[in-house]
Amino acid sequence: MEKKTVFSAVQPSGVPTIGNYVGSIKNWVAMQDEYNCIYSLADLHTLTVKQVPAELRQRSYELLALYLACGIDPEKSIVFAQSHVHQHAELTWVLNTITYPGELQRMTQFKDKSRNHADNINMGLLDYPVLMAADILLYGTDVVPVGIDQKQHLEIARDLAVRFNNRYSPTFVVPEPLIPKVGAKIMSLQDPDKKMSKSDENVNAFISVTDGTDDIVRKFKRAVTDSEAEVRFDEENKKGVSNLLTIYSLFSGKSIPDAEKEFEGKGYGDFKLAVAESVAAVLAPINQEKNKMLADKGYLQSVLKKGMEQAEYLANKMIRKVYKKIGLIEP
Ligand code: ATP
Ligand code: LTN
Repeated sequence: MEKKTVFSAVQPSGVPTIGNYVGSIKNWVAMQDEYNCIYSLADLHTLTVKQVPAELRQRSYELLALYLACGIDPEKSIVFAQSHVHQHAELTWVLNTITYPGELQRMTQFKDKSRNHADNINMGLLDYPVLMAADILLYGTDVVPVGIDQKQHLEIARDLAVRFNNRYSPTFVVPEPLIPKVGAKIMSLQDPDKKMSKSDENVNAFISVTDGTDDIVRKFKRAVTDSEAEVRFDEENKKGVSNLLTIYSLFSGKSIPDAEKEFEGKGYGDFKLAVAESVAAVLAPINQEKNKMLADKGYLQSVLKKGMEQAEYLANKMIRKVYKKIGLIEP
């Protein structure tokens, strides 16, 4: 049987958090043998909020180095920068002509980001899900591994695929989201009602994948819990502790019930330290590898070049097909 296609991306909009890692990148690694995987740096998406050009460039290399350090293998998967394959912008234009402003205006992320960037509510911010749909549909993607916050955007991608297929003829595969059972939404360490986000103003709210052991320990020590002293998973009444248990389970490989037993009769201090140590133990070697990769820009550029050529070949076939179906004359 032919392998199914996987597509996913992260924006180089800041230093990824452990939420980005367990919600997406970590799961991409595991899919590389079973699927045809295509992983992108969503650099065009970052332009929807203000960026400092030199920082964007540096963060793009950092994110690529992180992908590779986490185990994304460019011999197995296509790894490329979205802006290097112009068909993403072209398909966005076509999809825009079958998208209604109303369906974009009701997106939770658009509403949140409009609130947080009230001085820069631009067309790109509104159109963000259409560019994401173009990313996915260009490659005949079957499966899209993402965290739960992207589910709404995946629904738009599915709707647009179906709409185009009905208006013209079957062209796009209707993609399925793949959302992890544990870790789809790691919460802020300072406010367990909010998603952990790399752009949070409070640096104690998130753990960046580049944080050193001292920072990791300090941030977990300060994590908001509750006034009990019982390490028990209860997402209704003990959100902070449940979030820490989820993180501990994902980083130590122990199940949540086993973790509860391990800390029976112990206080939050011991528990928080163990969570911090489990996270630091996973992140330290990844960072070491990432820094090694970053020192070799030539290698990183060669990975992007190869990825661009591979992605462009596929994207070009699809955009030709789309242009033909909608009645544009062939060059
Ligand atoms: P920002 O904070 O800048 O809006 P972000 O942290 O949400 O960004 P993205 O680049 O938008 O990061 O997301 C990359 C991937 O990480 C997506 O698949 C998203 O679903 C996932 N993700 C983001 N935050 C979390 C989280 N807290 N828990 C689990 N997965 C997450
Ligand atoms: N919007 C996504 C990043 C992204 C993406 C994609 C994810 C851009 N294009 C295509 C999956 C498929 C985010 O995680 N914020």
